[in-house]
Amino acid sequence: MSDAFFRNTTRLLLGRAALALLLSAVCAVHPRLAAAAPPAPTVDISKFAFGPQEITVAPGTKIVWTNHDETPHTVTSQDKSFASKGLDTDDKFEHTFASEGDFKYACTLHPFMTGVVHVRKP
Ligand SMILES: [Cu+2]
Repeated sequence: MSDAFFRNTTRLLLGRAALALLLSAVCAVHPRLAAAAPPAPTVDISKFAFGPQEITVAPGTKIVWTNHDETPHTVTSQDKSFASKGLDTDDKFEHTFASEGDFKYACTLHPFMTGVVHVRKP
């Protein structure tokens, strides 16, 4: 009787230990998988300029713009395929480029601020 109780308790504890081990293994691997994804290319808006002014990416790439100026700016494509709202300091705008092409863009508030995204298959 107490032998069976001991065996059952041991089995239960081993089962729980195995589950806990499995969960911790999954948790340990998961952040590494997330970190392995390539970071989105970034364009900095600073001192009334886009940097880099020209960037080349593969189709399906997301680009993130960040306004570092104290002045609002926009990221507005010439062909109107993408357009940000007015970006305040530290605001971000992102756009994923699905197909190949040359996408010229500018800040609508300061039209001398221009940039271009080249989307090419690698
Ligand atoms: Cu601007």
